[in-house]
Amino acid sequence: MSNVLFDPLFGRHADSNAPFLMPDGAATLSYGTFVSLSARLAQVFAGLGLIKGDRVALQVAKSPVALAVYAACLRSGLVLLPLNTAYTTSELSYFIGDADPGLVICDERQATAMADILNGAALHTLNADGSGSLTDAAAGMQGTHTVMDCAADDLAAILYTSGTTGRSKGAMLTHANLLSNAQALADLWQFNADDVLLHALPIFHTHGLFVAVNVLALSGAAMLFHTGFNVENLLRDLPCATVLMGVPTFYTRLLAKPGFNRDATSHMRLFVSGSAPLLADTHTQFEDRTGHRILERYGMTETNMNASNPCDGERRPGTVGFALPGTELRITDSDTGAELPQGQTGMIEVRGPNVFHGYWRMPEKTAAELRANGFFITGDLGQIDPDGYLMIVGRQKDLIISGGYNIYPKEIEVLLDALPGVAESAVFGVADADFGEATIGVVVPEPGCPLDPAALLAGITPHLARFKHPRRIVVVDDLPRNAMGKVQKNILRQTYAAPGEPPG
Ligand code: MCA
Ligand code: AMP
Repeated sequence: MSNVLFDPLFGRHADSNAPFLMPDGAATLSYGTFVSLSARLAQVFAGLGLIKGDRVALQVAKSPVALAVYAACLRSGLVLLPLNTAYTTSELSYFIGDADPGLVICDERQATAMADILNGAALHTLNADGSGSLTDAAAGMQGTHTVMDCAADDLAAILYTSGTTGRSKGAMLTHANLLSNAQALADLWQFNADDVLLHALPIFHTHGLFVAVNVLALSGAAMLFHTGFNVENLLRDLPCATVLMGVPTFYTRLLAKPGFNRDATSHMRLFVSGSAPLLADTHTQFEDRTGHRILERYGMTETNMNASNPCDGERRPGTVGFALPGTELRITDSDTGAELPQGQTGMIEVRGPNVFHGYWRMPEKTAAELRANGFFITGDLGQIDPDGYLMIVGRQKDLIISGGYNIYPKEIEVLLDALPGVAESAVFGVADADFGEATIGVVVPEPGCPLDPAALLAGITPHLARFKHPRRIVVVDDLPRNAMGKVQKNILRQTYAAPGEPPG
């Protein structure tokens, strides 16, 4: 009788007074208080008739109660579906229709719009300040809830990742996927109960939810829990923290602050970066300024974390280090799938207990990306250097990563192409000092149809989360194509790379 993930993360701390969550400007929650809150929430879920395997969709601001919903799902055998707070109703409608949750939890300001797309699910509200119908219902519960037995292969969460073509895919993550990865990382990054993690990431992605929270809870450590990234608040709290996990934008924004120096970071033992490439230059500047070498790691929603630079050994800029213990990495020819000799560039494939169990209700997509021998085809291109460090040298998938958020050009191109007067479009990323990449769209009009970039932007924005909005739309006569007729995005990226006004 056990619950593979809940017991080691939270259950064993049920009677602990040790601090777990230290929210910005609010009272600290001990592990015991947090576990008891998860029990009350689990009672609310049971009262709604939710049973093991049912999905719970969560689109709310980051708060201690929102995190407790995650713990409540784990202890109940429910499957969490965390959703970016920036998603529009039209994006949400797809996720809810596809995942078919039994319960949707949203901010009360969204409740009316959400009611139209519930697809039969129950609805509860949870606001940024912790108020809402969910909290009210939990307050009336006893705090006693039997933890549901959950085996290694039981689902813990579904996280949607957009497809390069077609529909978004729900990556199914099991209890064992998440536990094995948390164990590997806690060990490798030498976490212990004295650590204090400065948590400023969103909790609807693998990075902020599983990497940060699972590793921390497994170690019995505490978290300074910021509702979002604010560089001033980060600087204020660094002297009380030992670890920061962030996307490269966190580090470039910290470096832009003159007060960010050795003194400000003297209490820290570890800075981790991931989700997007960390420029070697940022790594070097960071070391010059603080004396700390950022530890870069590599992961994906489908695989959790795959590779990491070492804690004790050399952290090599421009690389993501070695395969995690228990995880295998190989480089293959992306056309034939044959393994390539050491040193050659090819597709990065990953196998291990961290690799997901496939896409929700999409067996064909699963078969296309997850080989029968267990290797997952990442879509990232890499090379292993003579010392065994993995370098990510590019992406075969058509993907923009902006500030650590993934943006799939196809999703935007489909919307642009559907607008009146548009013959075709291409969306791509160009280098951006703050977000790493910024999104640009170029559009070709149908003959005799003058197009206004502002009107085009207005036509697509209601359907897209703000972070996906192109920063610029340019109307052009035609798109560059190769001999096969394929649009050459590399040429577009070069053409529009220069700062200032791009042509068109
Ligand atoms: C905010 N905006 C963005 C982004 N974030 N636009 C493009 N890309 C973004 N990432 C928009 C805002 O809506 C706003 O629009 C404008 O840009 C400026 O917002 P700003 O206040 O500067 O942004 P912020 O609130 O400070 O957010 C920037 C951020 C945030 C802190 C970098 O994007 C963030 O927390 N990123 C982390 C994402 C993450 O956790 N990724 C992990 C997923 P307006 O013009 O309306 O003002 S990947 C993962 O999990 C894998 C497994 C892995 O390996 O980790
Ligand atoms: P997601 O689909 O949100 O899980 O994003 C996963 C993708 O983020 C990977 O396939 C990589 O392209 C990218 N990524 C994650 N970590 C790194 C890193 N350290 N360096 C470069 N790219 C990364």
